[in-house]
Formats: sequence, C-alpha cells, structure tokens
Amino acid sequence: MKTILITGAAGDVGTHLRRELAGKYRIRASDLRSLKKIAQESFMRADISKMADALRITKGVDAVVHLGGYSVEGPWEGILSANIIGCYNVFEAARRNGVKRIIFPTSNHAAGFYRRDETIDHRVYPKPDSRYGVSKVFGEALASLYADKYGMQVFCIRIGNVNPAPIDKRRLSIWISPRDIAQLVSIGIEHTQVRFEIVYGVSANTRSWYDNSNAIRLGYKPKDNSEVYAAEVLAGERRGDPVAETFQGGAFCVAEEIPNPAPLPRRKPRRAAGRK
Ligand code: 15L
Repeated sequence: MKTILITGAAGDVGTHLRRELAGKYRIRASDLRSLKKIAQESFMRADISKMADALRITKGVDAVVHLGGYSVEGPWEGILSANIIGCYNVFEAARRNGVKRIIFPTSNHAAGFYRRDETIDHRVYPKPDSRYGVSKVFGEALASLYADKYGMQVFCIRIGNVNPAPIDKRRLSIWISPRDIAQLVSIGIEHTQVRFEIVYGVSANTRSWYDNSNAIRLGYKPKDNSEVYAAEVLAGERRGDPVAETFQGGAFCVAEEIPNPAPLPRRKPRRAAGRK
C-alpha cells in the first residue's frame, strides 16, 4: 500500500479526502492545527513555511497531496508565507527526499477572470482573480518547473468547490463531490503517464464552464452532476455584484480596498562609491 502525505489535512478538502481515501492508502496527515484522526492514519504537525518542517514530513512517502496554505483570498504577507514560500518548500523538500509524485490542488481562481459565457480548457493562460489566485498560478508554474527539470510527476487539479452539495448558482458550474475529487486525486497518484498535467476538479456538471477533456483522457469518470440540486439552489439565489456575476471567479473578481502597508523606516542615503 502506498504512503501519501496530505498537507493542510485539517481543512475541509483534506477532511473529505482523508475519509474517502482511508483504506486505499496509508495516510500521513499534516497540518499546523491538530485534527481528529481517522482510523489508522498518522499525524505530523508542521509549518510548511519552514523548510526543516517540509523536509521532515515529506520523508519516506510515495506521493504528496499538497493542500496546505491559504485556501481563500488573504493578506499578502499570509499568502506569501504559506502559499509561495510554503509551496516552494514542499516541492523542494519532496525533490530532496526523492519523492516523485505531487498532486497539487490548485484552484478555479487561477483562471477566475475568464467570463462565465466562455468554456475554458487546461491550455488557457492563467487569469487569476486574487492574490490567492496568483499564488495558485505560482504553484502551477513551480509544478511545471519540477516536472521538466527534475522529472517529477505532477498532477495539478484546478478545484472548483468541494462540498457534499453545491451551495449557490456559481457553484452549480464548479461543484465537485467528495467522491469525485477523491477519484481525481487517485488518478494523480496512480496514472503512469502523468508528467505535468492540469485538469479541472469538477463533477460532470451540466452547467460546467470547463472543457475537462484532459481529465477524461486520463480516465476520470465523474459520478455526480450538480444539476440534481439546481432547482433548490436557484430558488434561494439573489442577484449579486455585476462584476461577480460576469466572471467565473465570482466575488473574488470584485476590486477591494487594500490597506496601505506601514511606511518603511527612512534610511540615511549612502555615499556613492569613490566619492569623498
Ligand atoms: C477555492 O479555491 C477555495 O479553496 C474554496 O474555499 C472556495 O472559495 C472555492 O475556491 C470557490 O471558488 O468556491
């Protein structure tokens, strides 16, 4: 049985995945926070913004499912430390420990500024809708680098929204059920042809904005479709911000005030070299 490390294992997606994959893999769960263990899994507390922690948790595993970090928009300092530095640490630690497989759950927000009347596939250039989306594009770029330069097998899943049921009109287009995301992660762990792949983490939704042919090519057979919830979801829907309604990323696309950072301390100008 393969041993897989799941970072960010205490979050919603991590919790669904650990339950769905229990018994199929030996799971090493890791997070900053403690979590309620599911039978037979092990737990390692870690702060992935520290390379020493990333090295410790990636030792001796067959694959890494890297969910750790901010999973929504957040202040730049937090995104920088968890999603940029933390993501780099996990890829680099995996490489140093000889781990060949990384499943990188990226996000629909890496391409959130495509319009809702467009259908996009895995080849579109990124159009992030937030600092969070930018951090996911960074992760996809890192995945591409580690695949091409170091021969890693990296499977990037641009996740829509993982939930037992879709919660609003936007999510009818991007929803993925827990069992479908578990199926995609298993493809990422097992498929022999994976080098660097991008797929969309969505169920077989009638209202999908994605051409997910790359996932289908790799054997994905989604079992669920959000349409069975559509009538109920739409009955409770209110009109939102027009920008949010236009773009796939929804509310993440609406410009917000960014507080000014504290001014940097003034430094004395240095004398130019060679001058008296
Ligand atoms: C995401 O990427 C987030 O991780 C999740 O919390 C939701 O915000 C989801 O996208 C979404 O777009 O619904």
